[in-house]
Amino acid sequence: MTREIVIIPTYNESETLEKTVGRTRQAVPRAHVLIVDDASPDGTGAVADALAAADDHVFVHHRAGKQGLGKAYLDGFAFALDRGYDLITEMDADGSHDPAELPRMFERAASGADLVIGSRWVSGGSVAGWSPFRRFISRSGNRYARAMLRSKINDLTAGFRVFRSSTLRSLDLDGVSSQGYCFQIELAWATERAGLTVVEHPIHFTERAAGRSEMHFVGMSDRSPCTGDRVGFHAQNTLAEQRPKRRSSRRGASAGRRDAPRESPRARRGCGVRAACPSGYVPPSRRCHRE
Ligand SMILES: Nc1nc2c(ncn2[C@@H]2O[C@H](COP(=O)(O)OP(=O)(O)OP(=O)(O)O)[C@@H](O)[C@H]2O)c(=O)[nH]1
Ligand SMILES: [Mg+2]
Repeated sequence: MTREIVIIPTYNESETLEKTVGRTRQAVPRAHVLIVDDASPDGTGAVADALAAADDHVFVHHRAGKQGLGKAYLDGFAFALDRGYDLITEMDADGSHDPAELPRMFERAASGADLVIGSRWVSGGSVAGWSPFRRFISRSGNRYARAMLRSKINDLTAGFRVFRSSTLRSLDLDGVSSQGYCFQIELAWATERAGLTVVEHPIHFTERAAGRSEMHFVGMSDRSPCTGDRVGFHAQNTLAEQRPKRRSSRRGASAGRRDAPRESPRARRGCGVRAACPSGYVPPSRRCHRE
C-alpha cells in the first residue's frame, strides 16, 4: 500500500493551521501529516502539539528557531524518507493550497509522475485574491525563470507539490542551499534536469485568509523581484558554465581566456544544481528575507 505524508511548514500560522490540517485529514484520511514549526512566536507549536495529541496521523517537528522554509522542508523530507513514505507532499499552512486536490495529485504521482506540481499557471489553474500587479509579477517572474533556465515548467515557484520518494532520494538534497522561492525553483529544476517526469496539475490558488506572509523583500514591495533576481544570477552562471567552450574555440586561446566565465562559487563546489540562488549572489540590500 502506498504511504503518503503531507509536510506543512509553519511560522506564525496559529490562525489557520487547525483548519488546514482538518481539511487535509478529510481529503486524504490515510495520509500522515507532519508539521514543521520553527518556534513560532504566536504559539503555532502548541496548536500543532494539540493536533498531534488528538490524532495519531499527525506529527510535529519542533525546531529551535526560524531557519527558513527550505531547511524546514529538508528536515521534513529527511523525516519522511527515514520512515519509508512513498509520496511526500509540500503544502502551505495558510489555506492557499486546497487539500481537496491531493487525491488527484497522489493519483498522478502513483501512476508515474516523479513530481506533481500544483500549478497556477497552466490551463485550468487560477489565482484568487491577488491584485493585477501581483499576478503580473508572479507570472512574469515564472516566465523569466523558465526562459533563463530553459525549463518546461510553468510554475517553478509553486509550493504545492507531491514528490515520489525515489525522486527525492535521487536528488542531492544535501547540496540544496537556497531558500524561499529559490528553494522551490531549485528542486523543480533539479528534478527536470535529472530527466524525471514532472507534471503540472492545475490548481485554484487562494491568497492566504489570515496571518502574515513570511516572504519579505527589503526595499521592494513584493517577492518576485527576489525570484527574478536570484534566478537571473543563477541562470547567468548556469549559462556561462554551459557556453565558454564554444566561444574560446572560435576565438583562440587568449580570447578564450578573456571570455571564459569567472568561476562561480557553485562551479567551484562542482555541483550542477545546488546553490540555485545563494545569498552571495544577491546584493545585501536586495536579499530575500524569508529565512
Ligand atoms: N518552519 C518554517 N515554516 C515557514 C518559514 N517561512 C515560511 N514558512 C511557512 O511556509 C509556508 C509558505 O510561506 P508563506 O509565508 O505562506 O509564503 P507564500 O505562500 O509564498 O506567501 P503568501 O502569498 O503570503 O502565502 C507557510 O506555511 C509558512 O508558515 C520558516 O522559516 N520556517
Ligand atoms: Mg502561502
